[in-house]
This record gives sequence, structure tokens and C-alpha cells, in this order.
Amino acid sequence: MKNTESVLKKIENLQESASSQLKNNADSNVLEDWRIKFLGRNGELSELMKVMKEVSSEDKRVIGPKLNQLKDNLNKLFESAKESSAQNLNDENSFDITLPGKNLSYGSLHPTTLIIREICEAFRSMGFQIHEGNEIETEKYNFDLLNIPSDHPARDQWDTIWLDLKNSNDKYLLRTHTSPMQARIMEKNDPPIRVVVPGKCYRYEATDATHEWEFHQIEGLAIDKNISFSELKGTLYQMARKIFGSDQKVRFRCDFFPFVEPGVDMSILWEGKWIEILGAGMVHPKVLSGVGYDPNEYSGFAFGIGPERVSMLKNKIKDIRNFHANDLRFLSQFVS
Ligand code: FA5
Repeated sequence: MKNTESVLKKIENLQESASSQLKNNADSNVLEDWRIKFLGRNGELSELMKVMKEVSSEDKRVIGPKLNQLKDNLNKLFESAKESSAQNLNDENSFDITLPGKNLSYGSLHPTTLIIREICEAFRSMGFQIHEGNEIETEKYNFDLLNIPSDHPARDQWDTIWLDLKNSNDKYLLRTHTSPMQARIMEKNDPPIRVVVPGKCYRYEATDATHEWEFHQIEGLAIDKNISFSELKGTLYQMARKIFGSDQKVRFRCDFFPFVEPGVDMSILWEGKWIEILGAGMVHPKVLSGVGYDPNEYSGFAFGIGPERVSMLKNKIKDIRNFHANDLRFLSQFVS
């Protein structure tokens, strides 16, 4: 007579060794070997079944269901292994490794981002830091601290998008230029300052080939003791040579901005024509004193560049509206 305990142990062992020997993704030959070994006519399960003849009818009631359960389990194991190997086989058949791979299309940097990075890098190499600012401004920073009081005719130059913010004493607007960052940076820092501030600006104006209502500027500001106009010229000339090439010619002409004195614009000679790319000047003493700097001690220069216009010249782009049209035929020309 067989001992019930030892039979139950054998059932358990067979279950364990059968499942541990059935490898994932086995090929059909390995599967068949497994089937013969465990489920075949002379396999380990059949062998174990033979004990039923040797046990008492009382033990049969305990061992019988366990053996049936084991048989059931082994059959299920086999079926599911067969299914998954068939699946693999199908996958392999449908995959022709000799076919050329599919090209993934990558995103790329926007042409505005590219030119902003290029211009900022030109200034960074001359010791300028890069800083960003807020696009929603108050009247104080966009106009008042830049020596543009509310009755000043210069305000008419900027068609402004005012914001109707409830419960606020300040007047808010979408900044018309990046120059408010001059005051914000000077208020928070002591000289020496050398910084460029790229960012978006907004003006309520009709669009055409060279004007957008939403565009970018890169503001620049350098404040220290004894900064002179020749440093302004030298810095901007160097930037133009870095962006457009070492033989680039530039031209400065007088211009008026209330927050600089004197004020200039800078043009570059491009395909035989002088094209204006930025406004600049020596920071006005009123702007310096407005942020608590002593104009007798400190001086400096500021400038505001339109990066889209620079990119238009460099890349022969005829219409500024291409930058925001989201047309892949345009954008994909800038994939580096
Ligand atoms: C200004 O906005 C001054 N804040 C620049 C400045 C800064 C002067 C510091 C002195 C000292 P202006 O409006 O000219 O100036 O704009 C400067 C540049 O921004 C232009 O040369 C042009 O490149 C770009 N720009 C201006 N308006 C638009 C527009 N509607 N669309 C695209 N680019 C524009």
C-alpha cells in the first residue's frame, strides 16, 4: 500500500517540474518533447496514475481529484504554450527582416527659436547673460519707467493691446516691446549688468509682409561705470559679423526712442540695400534715476532686435507671416 502523503508530494513535484521545464517561446520540437515526457502514453503523468491501483478506496477519494487536477493543469500549460509559440511564428512570418526600415520623422526647432538662440549665443560669447521676462506688463514698466508718460506722443507709435483685468488698480497690457525688462532687471540688480532678454511682444497692428501683431524681440542692456557710445557700436557690429559673416557692413543712423539719448537704429547692407534690424541708444538718465541708479555714476546702452526680421534676411524669407502659419513646407526647411 502506498502512503497518501508521499503520493500527494509526488503530484506536487510533478506539477512543479513540468511547469519549470516548459520554457516561454519554445519551438514546436521542444514543445512536443515536453508533451511526450509529461503527457505521453508512457509519460510521467501516466506513470503516476498507476498508483491509483495500489491505494485504498479511502485514499482514492483524496488522491483521485488531485491527479485529475494535475492532468488538467498540465494540459492547460501545454495548450497555452502552443498558442503563444504559434503567435510568435505568425509574427516572424509577417516580419521581413530584409525590408528597409521605416524612417521616423523627428520634430525640429522652430526657425524663430533657431535665430533667437543664434543671436543670444553671439551676445553670450561677449559676456552677456540671458534672461526671460513676463509678457503681461503694467503701464508703469511698459511706458512710465521708460520715460513715456501717458501724454507723450511716443505712445502713439505702439498700438497697444490693453487687458481688462478686474479688481486691479494697475493698467495691464501685452507688452509692446521687451524694453520693460530694462527697468525690471535694473531694479533687482546692481551694476555691472550685461544681459539679453529674448521674448514675445504684441502690437495691435495690421499684418503685412514685414509686420506681425505677435513677434519677438531681443532686448539688450549693458550698465557700468564709463560705458560709452563706442561700446554700443562695437558690440552691435560684432553681433552682426557673427550672424551675417565677418565682412558684414553696418550703418548707424539717428533715431528717437524716449528711453535712450542719443538713439540710433542699425541697418545692415544686404544684397545692395540697407535694411534696419534694430533700435538702440545710450540709456536715458531719467530711466537710470527712475530705478534708483545715479546717472552721474553709471551709464550704459540698450538695444532691441527683431529676430524674425534677422532670420528673414539671412534665410531669404519674403513674408514674416510664414513664421506663424504652421506650414510644414516652410518649417521643414529649417531641420538641422
Ligand atoms: C522698440 O520696440 C524699442 N523698444 C527698441 C529699443 C530698445 C530701442 C532699446 C532703444 C533701446 P521698434 O518699435 O523699432 O523699437 O522695434 C524694434 C525691432 O522690433 C524692429 O527693428 C523690428 O525688427 C522689430 N519689430 C517691431 N515691430 C514689429 C512687428 N510688428 N513685426 C515684426 N517685428 C517687429
